[in-house]
Amino acid sequence: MVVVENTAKVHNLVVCRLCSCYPWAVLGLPPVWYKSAPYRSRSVIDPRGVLREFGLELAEDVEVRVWDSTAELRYLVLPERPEGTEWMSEEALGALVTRDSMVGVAKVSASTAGNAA
Ligand SMILES: [Co+2]
Repeated sequence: MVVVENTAKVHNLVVCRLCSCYPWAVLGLPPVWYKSAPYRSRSVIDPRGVLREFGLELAEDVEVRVWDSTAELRYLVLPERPEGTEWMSEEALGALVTRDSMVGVAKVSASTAGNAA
């Protein structure tokens, strides 16, 4: 398992083009869209377009890296720490992390902090 880190300048997206390899040991069963043919093919060709459909618009200067999983090698995204969370404990930060953010189709938002507390 390889963990790839999102930063202010790099956004990572995980896909399995061939089938639907997924870090299920960590994330459980994959969502239906992850296994869908459009996600698997378009993530590689047009990652920004796919992310836009998930409601994630990335700035032009952000580099998008797409990681193609295989049976031997699975990827997991370490989401970028949201602004305004400097005061939060590791446990509280962990509660913000969603499945989608670890596949790379979403960012972690501090706005859910109230729910997590
Ligand atoms: Co696969």
